[in-house]
Order: sequence, then C-alpha cells, then structure tokens
Amino acid sequence: MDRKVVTAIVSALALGAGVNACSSSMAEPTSGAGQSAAPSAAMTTGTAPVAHTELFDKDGKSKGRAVARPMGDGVHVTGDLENVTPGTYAIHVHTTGTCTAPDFTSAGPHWNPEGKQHGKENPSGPHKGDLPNVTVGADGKAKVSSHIMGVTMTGGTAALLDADGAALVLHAGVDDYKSDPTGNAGGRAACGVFKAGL
Ligand SMILES: [Cu+2]
Repeated sequence: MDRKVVTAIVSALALGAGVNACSSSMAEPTSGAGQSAAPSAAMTTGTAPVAHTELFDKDGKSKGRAVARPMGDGVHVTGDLENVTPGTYAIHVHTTGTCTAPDFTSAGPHWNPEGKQHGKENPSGPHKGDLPNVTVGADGKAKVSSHIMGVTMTGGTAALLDADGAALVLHAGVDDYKSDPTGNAGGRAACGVFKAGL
C-alpha cells in the first residue's frame, strides 16, 4: 500500500469520526510527490455523510456551488458563488429540498428545527438556517463559509438531510438579522437542493 492510499484512508477515517477541526483544510500533505489527489480521493470515496448543491436562478443559470459536511458540533457549509450581480445578499438554508422556479417558494421557510424566530440579533432567534450575508465582488464571485452549531447531516431531530431534505437559497436583498421570519431579505434569486455525496 503506497503512501497516497494511506493518506486517503487516514483522511476518510478522520472525516468519519468527525474529529477534523473546523477549517477548510481537509488533510495535510505529506512529504513526497503526487500527494495532491489524496484529499479529494478521501472525500469522494469515504462514507462520511456530506452533501453538495448547485444553485440555479429562475432561468436555470448556475450561480455557484456549495458543500455541507459534518464538523465539530455541527455542520459547516462552504461554497463559491459566481455569476452574481455585485452586492450584499442574504443566503439561508431553507427547510425543504425542492427548488421550483421562478420563485423557489417550494423550498419553504428557513430551516428551523428548534422553532425559533429569525435572526442572530433577534432575542428569540436564530433559525439554524440563518447564515451570514454574502458580499459579491466586482468579479461576480463570493465565498461562503458558515458553521451551523447543534445540527447533523443525518439522524437526530435536526438533520440537514432529513426526509424532505434542504435547500440553499440566495436572496435578492440583505438579511437584517432580526425581522421574523425572513430577515426582510427580498425574493429568492437562486436555489440549490442539497444532495448526498460530493
Ligand atoms: Cu432565505
């Protein structure tokens, strides 16, 4: 068994045990050449419950991709938005994994397994699906990196991949972090269904 394979297996074990720290680094490279494929190999062949999504607007144009994976006490969502008009926008995990154009109301309200109100600045909030606003630069791109505490990918009472799934929704406006139930974030500009695997 060569070193590359060992690295991949160690990475997969770390993911499965949920012991990886909350960072974007999935595996440390080891000495020697040809190591670059190891982290992605682990992520695509391991059994860790991860999910991916691609967001589309009402015309079917891709607005980027995101991945949700177990991390520490919850789930971490990372993504790369693209082809978005520069500005600041709300982005949330919504409770139903259905994205029907043009308005994407099929995705339902914000993911809210604890029955709270909306927003981190709301004393009765937030929803689990309340992610920080994203700012899209002049290049039409933005990074998403948000941690959701106290949830799971599968199993339990607050699972992202529950029976009706979940969706990632990019809004047309800014989340004010307090107006219940939507954050006054405007319409739903793009929507992506979380699907198990990468
Ligand atoms: Cu939303």
